[in-house]
Amino acid sequence: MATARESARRSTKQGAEPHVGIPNDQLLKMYRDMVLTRRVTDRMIALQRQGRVAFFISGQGQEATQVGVTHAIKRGTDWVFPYYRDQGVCIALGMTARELMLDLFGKAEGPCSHGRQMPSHFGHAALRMVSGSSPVATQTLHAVGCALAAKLRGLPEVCITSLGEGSTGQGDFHEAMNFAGVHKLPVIFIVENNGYAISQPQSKEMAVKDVADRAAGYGFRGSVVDGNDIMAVYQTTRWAVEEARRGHGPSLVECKTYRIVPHSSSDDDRRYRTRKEVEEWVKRDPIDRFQKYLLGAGILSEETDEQMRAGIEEEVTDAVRYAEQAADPDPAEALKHVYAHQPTGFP
Ligand SMILES: Cc1ncc(C[n+]2csc(CCOP(=O)(O)OP(=O)(O)O)c2C)c(N)n1
Ligand SMILES: [Mg+2]
Repeated sequence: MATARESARRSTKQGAEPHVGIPNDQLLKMYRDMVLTRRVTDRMIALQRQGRVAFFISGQGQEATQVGVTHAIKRGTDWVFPYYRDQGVCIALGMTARELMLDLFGKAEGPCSHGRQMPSHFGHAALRMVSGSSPVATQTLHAVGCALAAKLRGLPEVCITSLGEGSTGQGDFHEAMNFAGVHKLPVIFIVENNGYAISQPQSKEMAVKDVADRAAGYGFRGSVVDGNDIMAVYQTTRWAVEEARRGHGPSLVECKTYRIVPHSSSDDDRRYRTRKEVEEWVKRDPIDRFQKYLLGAGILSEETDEQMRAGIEEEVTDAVRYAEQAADPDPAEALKHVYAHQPTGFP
């Protein structure tokens, strides 16, 4: 498994820039996106515990994967088909804290579905992020269809789709992989391997150690990367995206990570994993790790960090206030976009 430090060592020897070629201002933006994601999701967990929203599902622990992948694409050109845990993808793509809170509260102004879907079915037309369905892995087929369209039209667009490792057992995923391989489509499958599908550990989900091995069965590249090392994730995804744009077909990138919180606000993870295991992973928190790296490299100072975090607190507080007071959707509009002609029997 390649880490960013190893890759950076290799690149430096070849005369490339340090920090895997990422300019300092972008490194700082990546860090800010991770911290903002964590603070937004912290607040979302609290809102659910306070009974102010019904349900929440968090990507905490997976921020390096989500932010690293999103920084590696061409935002505004490439298409994104995320999954329910991808708050970090949304933020790195350009969704604001307000927009994420509007989605959580199911408000009319929410960009994902204007209050029609459950929260966490992320979508944003202006950012080329396509909303998905609740059955896991269905978004992989949507991404493949979009990649086929890009190829047929000769457009330099790449499609990125993400899913959990448990969802790679679904038929949809294998159909998507097969079609992408046969037609050499510009699509990247990002597997956020957090070791569990709700209560089921990976050993009960599949008989292979690495999901990446599955790509060979469909005739394309599969890479394993340390999903808690943002620069390694960035570098591996960047390469996959460039290959896809050159017409060299799909890739699968497996990011090994961990969710440090329960599956959702309805889950009690004490029933299937030990506190010790969770604590070990908390010690490897991807945000602390990147913070240490940036401080050590002199890219971030303690003072800038504090100022940045204070700004984020204000942004998140403003987002909650704004979204909670925003208008609910109009029930009379519930069927808008569902039928071309309103069926009889509805008010
Ligand atoms: C087809 C289908 N089966 C079952 C579910 C219920 N379900 C929702 S999330 C989930 C676990 C998925 O695990 P994984 O793919 O590893 O993603 P993670 O939640 O760990 O990020 C399941 C079984 C569903 N949404 N769709
Ligand atoms: Mg999982």
